[in-house]
Amino acid sequence: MNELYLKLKQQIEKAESIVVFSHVNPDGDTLGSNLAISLMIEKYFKKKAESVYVGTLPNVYSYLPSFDRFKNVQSIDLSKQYDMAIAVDVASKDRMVSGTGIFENAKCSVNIDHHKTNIGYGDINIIDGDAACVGIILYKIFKDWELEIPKEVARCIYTSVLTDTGGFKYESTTPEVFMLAADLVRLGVSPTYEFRACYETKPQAMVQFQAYVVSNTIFYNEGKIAFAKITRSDMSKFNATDDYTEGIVEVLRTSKAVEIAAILKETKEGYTKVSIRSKTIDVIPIVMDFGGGGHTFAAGCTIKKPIVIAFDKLLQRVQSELK
Ligand SMILES: [Mn+2]
Repeated sequence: MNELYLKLKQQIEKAESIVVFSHVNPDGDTLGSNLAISLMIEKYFKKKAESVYVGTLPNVYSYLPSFDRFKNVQSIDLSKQYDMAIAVDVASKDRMVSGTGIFENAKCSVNIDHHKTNIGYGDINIIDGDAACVGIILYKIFKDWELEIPKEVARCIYTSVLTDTGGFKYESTTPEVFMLAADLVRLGVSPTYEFRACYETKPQAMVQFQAYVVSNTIFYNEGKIAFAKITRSDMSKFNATDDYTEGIVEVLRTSKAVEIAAILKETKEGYTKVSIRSKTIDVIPIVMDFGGGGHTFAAGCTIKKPIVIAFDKLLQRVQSELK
């Protein structure tokens, strides 16, 4: 048995109160992983695990089994000391926002992640920068513990893989990913059902909002750079919720000439959230300059500047990378 996995198992056995955190603006990996480990803890260790999210819970993932377990961080007692706090897919502690204190306070803090920029902020750190998603790390842990994975958990892990590999197409899609997917299908997961539930249930307004943002994209450097801006007034015009912006940056990257694509979103006055994607260029150094992190071809940051200024600063930085 893997030593770290064993240590985690022993700590779970000892713990009476357990909380599992997803990162702010949760995606399919952090939510699928959260449910997967929470459900496994309840099934095999016979103890309660609280599944907690921070920010807004995207409705698109409501097809996930036991999705209604998710509690907003604001509904839990922030002064409580948990025996164990587990962060899944949380690149840095501050991505738990108001949950960070609970995480730090827990008797045992566990950090399970696949972001290369993760510094190992937990008492137990299970980090694999080469893993396609956290779901695949959890799968390995459960296998190592020799636990049978029930269909509900297999479905959660499948969503982790599906979303973090962009539907089995990013660089991270290794033979191991397909082996995992094959096993999950064997456990009862329907790829057709999960794909439709995940990608083909957008509200009409979302489709129109995304088309609007894409059509207003500005291209630079012979089309190698694509930058799209989303202001708060754009959001309110379409009654858009946060999840409406998901996937747009990947659409920009579909342009043949594009090397680097970015979406800049005005979150609140003076704050601009950036999602950046590239085909061959490592974008981590770019977002690191703005205090962000992520993966080689998919990263993000928040620039504490009004969107117009953030746009120019980021554009300059991206252009310098192309030279
Ligand atoms: Mn992830």
